[in-house]
Amino acid sequence: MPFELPAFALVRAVAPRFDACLREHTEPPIDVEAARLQHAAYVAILRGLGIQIELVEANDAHADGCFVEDTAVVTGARAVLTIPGAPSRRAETREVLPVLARHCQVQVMEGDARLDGGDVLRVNGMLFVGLSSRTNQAGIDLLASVAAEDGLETRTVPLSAGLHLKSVCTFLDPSTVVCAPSLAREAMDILHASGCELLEVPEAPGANVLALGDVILVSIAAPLTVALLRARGKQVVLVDVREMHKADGALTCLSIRIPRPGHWSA
Ligand code: CIR
Repeated sequence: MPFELPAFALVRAVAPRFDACLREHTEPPIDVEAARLQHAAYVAILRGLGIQIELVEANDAHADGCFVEDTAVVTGARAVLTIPGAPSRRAETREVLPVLARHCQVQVMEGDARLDGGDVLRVNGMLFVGLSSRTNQAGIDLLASVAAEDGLETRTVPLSAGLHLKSVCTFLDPSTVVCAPSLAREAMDILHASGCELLEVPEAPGANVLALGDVILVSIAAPLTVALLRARGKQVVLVDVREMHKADGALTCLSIRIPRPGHWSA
């Protein structure tokens, strides 16, 4: 199945109390207005590439709502609405469901299953899913059963540190995954064994890139990664998501990409 620019991207506006988000470090302070501007610029880049935007309004009860990727995983014609691992984030899915259901057949996660979309890395016909502090095996099993109906194989990737699998590695192109120096050996072995080439990038924020067709979005906080990818002939677009980095977020977490039928998107 061909890899392509997504047809749609579901995004969620930055909440007025974005500064009350979950984060590992309480410093430096978050500038909510700057975050709003950065989010608007991100959405404008997606639009400029020809991606249609589905916007879910912000809800002040959901400080982390703009990290919408964690609430759903699109596997093809199907999608899974998750139960995010962090209790404070569970209600975020409610307002995502009706928008997602316009595009996909949605399976709603139930019971003890937990999963954050930031743990799900798709590479061609494979889903690699981080078994993390946010995602449990029941969540992975539920996702795997839906993904199998869309013809995908799922592999569990145990994570001992870091927030999500895609905090430390992301899809670059159909033969390459970029990864942070901190990616654990076991995770590397699993990716290698499934045929992925790993390209280590020199900066942690450079490990979360967003490949939209041939265009690679890279954080402005990772200039060495930008240079590395450009030297490899990649068409790189810099994006300022520094307020999102303060909230432990990056580029992929700000959208749910929905491919055209018969295609797939990162
Ligand atoms: C959280 O801790 O849940 C948010 N502050 C950050 C979520 C980032 N999501 C992602 O990378 N997919």
